Amino acid sequence: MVVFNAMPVTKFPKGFLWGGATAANQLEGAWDQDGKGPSIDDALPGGKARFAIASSPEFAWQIDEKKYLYPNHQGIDHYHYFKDDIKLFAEMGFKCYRFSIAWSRIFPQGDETKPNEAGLKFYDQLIDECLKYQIEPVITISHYEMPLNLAKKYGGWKNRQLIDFYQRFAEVILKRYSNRVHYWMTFNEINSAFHFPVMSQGLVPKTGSQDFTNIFQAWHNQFVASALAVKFAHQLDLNLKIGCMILYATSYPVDADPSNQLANLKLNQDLNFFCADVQVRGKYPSTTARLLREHHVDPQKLSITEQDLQLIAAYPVDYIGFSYYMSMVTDVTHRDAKNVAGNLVGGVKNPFLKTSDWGWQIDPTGLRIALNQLYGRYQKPLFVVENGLGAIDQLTADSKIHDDYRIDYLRQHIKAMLGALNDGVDLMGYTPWGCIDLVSASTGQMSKRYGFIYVDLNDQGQGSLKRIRKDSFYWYQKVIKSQGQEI
Ligand code: BGP
Repeated sequence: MVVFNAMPVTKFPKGFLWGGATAANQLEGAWDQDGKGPSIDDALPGGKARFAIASSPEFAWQIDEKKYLYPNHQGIDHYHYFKDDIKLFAEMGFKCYRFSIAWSRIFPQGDETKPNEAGLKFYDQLIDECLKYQIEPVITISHYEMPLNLAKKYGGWKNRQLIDFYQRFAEVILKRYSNRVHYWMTFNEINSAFHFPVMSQGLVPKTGSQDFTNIFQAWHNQFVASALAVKFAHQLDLNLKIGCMILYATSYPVDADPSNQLANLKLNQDLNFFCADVQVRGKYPSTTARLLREHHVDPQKLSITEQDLQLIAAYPVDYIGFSYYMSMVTDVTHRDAKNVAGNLVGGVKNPFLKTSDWGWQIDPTGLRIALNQLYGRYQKPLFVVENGLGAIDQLTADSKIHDDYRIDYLRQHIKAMLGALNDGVDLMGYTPWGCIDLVSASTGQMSKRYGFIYVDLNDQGQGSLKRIRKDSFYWYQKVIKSQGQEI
């Protein structure tokens, strides 16, 4: 009996979910239309002040959400342009489209019991428009957005009441759309609270030693909420696939010094694997006690019940969605401490890698390593639901964008995924981030662009909003058509 296939894999499998990804708060606009309430993001400005405000204790949600007309109030006005945008996705040959549902469109304050029908109708239309072109919708239930009221009044995810509010929200949308939507994710980049607890968990930021206790409690509440959503989805329809979504950044020790090796091992356990361990394996990993100790958390102060643990154990996720943009380097011995300015999650420069204009270290091989690490650990299907290059695009006089740098980045990463398929990894799909230009999460600006489609809008929110196909648009169209062979 021949059990193993000796032939190399040269193209992506039939049914592979090629597509693109976005998030409601970064492209929809229409921030107060048809009954939508203000979200956290609607209260954050664009530009340099964004992270400064989001991480200052004074912020404390006293901020006036009516103050910032741009960026999130307007986005790229996808709320009104969604038909044009999906038509362009279809032209590229998308098999799926990952987007999120704005919680504040469905439950404007977050704590009411009756959903906003106008908000639900918007997503009915969006989903139907995808299906018109046989594009499979992939929905992120919560993506860096929650009703501002839940942050202000309840303190965000650290409050257990959020479990009920999320459960209500998740059940309403699952019930409404599950006959048309088969792929779901419970929380975007759930582990990102290590870096930005404001966007990720709606927490009042940095308040000293209590910080990590709050972050951990918030995670626990999110794990329970995620399990409840999985439970409900499977009760509705066993064919629904509901996944987690983590921010993954492959990490290397700076050298063979065992201290750096150990530090890197721990960093992987904490940053990359901790949340996925809970959501995929259904239990807290054995490293949790160390994690708490190192962050000075008194376990007595956490509220975790036996029933919570049973829920988490009974309803693990079906697949692992993750974002991958860059790799990082662990250097606790600081012999070679050259920092990379602006790097999101790791400060030390890797001399073998180039960086993006924002200092993110570009590392396609790191994606192949990530896929192997995750599959080896969990043996569940993987889905690369974000990847891409944030860059400043130049519009030529004849209205073209020659973004060969973006094509090159994506080409290398697709080749790395093919490599991982040859390594035996089970990969469901690929949805590059910001398939149409949208507002950047970290800068709150338009000038950091990821799209195959250019949107005429500047950092002040001025422009015609015209959509223009970039060179990468035509390139990705060929990639999809040839199942990754013409690359
Ligand atoms: C991820 C988020 C996205 C997105 C992306 C790119 O962390 O899930 O929302 O924006 O990063 O980041 P940025 O927009 O900051 O370049």
